[in-house]
Amino acid sequence: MHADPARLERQKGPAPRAGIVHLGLGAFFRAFGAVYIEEAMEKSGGNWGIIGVSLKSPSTRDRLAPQDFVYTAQELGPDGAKLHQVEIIREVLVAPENPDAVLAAMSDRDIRIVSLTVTEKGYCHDPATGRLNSTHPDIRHDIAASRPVSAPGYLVRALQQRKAAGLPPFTVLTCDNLPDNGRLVKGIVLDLAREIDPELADWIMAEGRFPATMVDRIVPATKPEDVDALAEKTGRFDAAPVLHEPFRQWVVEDDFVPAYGEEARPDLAAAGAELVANVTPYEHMKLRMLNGTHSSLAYLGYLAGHETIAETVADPVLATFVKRLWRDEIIPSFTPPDGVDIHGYADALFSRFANPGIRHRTWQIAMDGSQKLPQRILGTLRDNQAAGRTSPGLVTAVAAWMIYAGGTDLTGAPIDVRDPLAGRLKSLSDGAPDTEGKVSALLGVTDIFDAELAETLRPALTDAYARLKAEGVHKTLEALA
Ligand code: CS2
Repeated sequence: MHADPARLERQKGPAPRAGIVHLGLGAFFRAFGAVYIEEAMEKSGGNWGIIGVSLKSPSTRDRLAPQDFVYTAQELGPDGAKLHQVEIIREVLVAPENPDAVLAAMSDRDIRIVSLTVTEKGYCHDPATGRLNSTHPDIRHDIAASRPVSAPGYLVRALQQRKAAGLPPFTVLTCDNLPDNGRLVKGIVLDLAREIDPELADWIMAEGRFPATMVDRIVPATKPEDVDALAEKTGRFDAAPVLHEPFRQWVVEDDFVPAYGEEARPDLAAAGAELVANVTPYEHMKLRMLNGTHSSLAYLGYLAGHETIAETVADPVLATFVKRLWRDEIIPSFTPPDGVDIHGYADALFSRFANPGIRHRTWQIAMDGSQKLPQRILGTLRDNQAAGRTSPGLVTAVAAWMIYAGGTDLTGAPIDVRDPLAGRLKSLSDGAPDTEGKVSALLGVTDIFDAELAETLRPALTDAYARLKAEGVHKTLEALA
């Protein structure tokens, strides 16, 4: 345990005035967006303090409040660690404890941006179509009641209060790994607003802004032993540190609510973010190259008995596999942003995955596969199919996900599957008598697979599933090479 209970203290003076409410105050945002925004303010000024909102649990607030919302960001590079104290958070609200306080913060005239990292499933949409899932229990609740529970519900109800008060809307800045994330969240917000009040939807349509973003930094969950090790090292107890790799990249569509003039956003470029007119090429590159292989390595690595991504790519068979995946199946599927050397990008990604300082569990990345596969892997598969290219590696990754989602690993041990569809996926898999039946049953989940893709994938997927079961991960991947 920590020898000295001394707490962290603010060093940079009083907390800045708030300009942003952030929904979903997890480790990723605290190691990424918060750090950029703080640097932007240090370089160019402005009042962009952040009010964090936890939509579910009080644990982040409970850990941050006693230390005045100050925390340590620990950068873990191959050559050691660097510490940085982050002081941009003003307060943290816990939505279920006091939804009115969250709506009041979001409706304050000083708040010009509401940013979000609520994970894929937090948008309550149908991953295959990108539209609001209006049968989702939280969405049904939020249509009927004015105190919301979902992220889309908070956005719409707060915008409703701002419209009633004669204030301009806030810019909605989504920072989740979703395809065309700005347009997606706009569609979801408009779908929900239309159910509540069509005039509100018209106003949001005319006045609202939903810039797309590409966010990138590897931030594994902080474990209790990380907290202890940091206290040991610094002699100060920080209950809520975050750990991250050195790399970061934030590409933001420069389209913020114009009513705020020059004060519409922090000077993110001063902190190294790229403000561009079109995020799509960056998004394709990142979701397909990084997240697509992250998920592939998570399922195959887990089934091969590897605990972390670094361990997985230290396994020569999986290292060869991922390099082949980039070269033969992913890079040919999209046009990289102008000026990017995509093979160099792949090499850099390999080093990021191999970073021994980052213990990113395969089990953590494997979570919520039903929400991640479409934008990470299925789009690439579809584009390859349309161009007449085969994708044996990606098909094997999807087969590994199917085995994983079935809830039993290759040694017969149970898997703790975390996924909003976990129960349904397991019973579909359990209910089918053989490999063919299991693959067909899972391909029939239209929330994930569209019918046409399912049909064309079926034979190769059945084959890959059977091979993984019969021969294991190594032999299956070796046969691909
Ligand atoms: C990971 C991402 O957990 C996951 O699914 O693939 O969180 C990944 O680490 C980030 O997107 C990196 O920018």
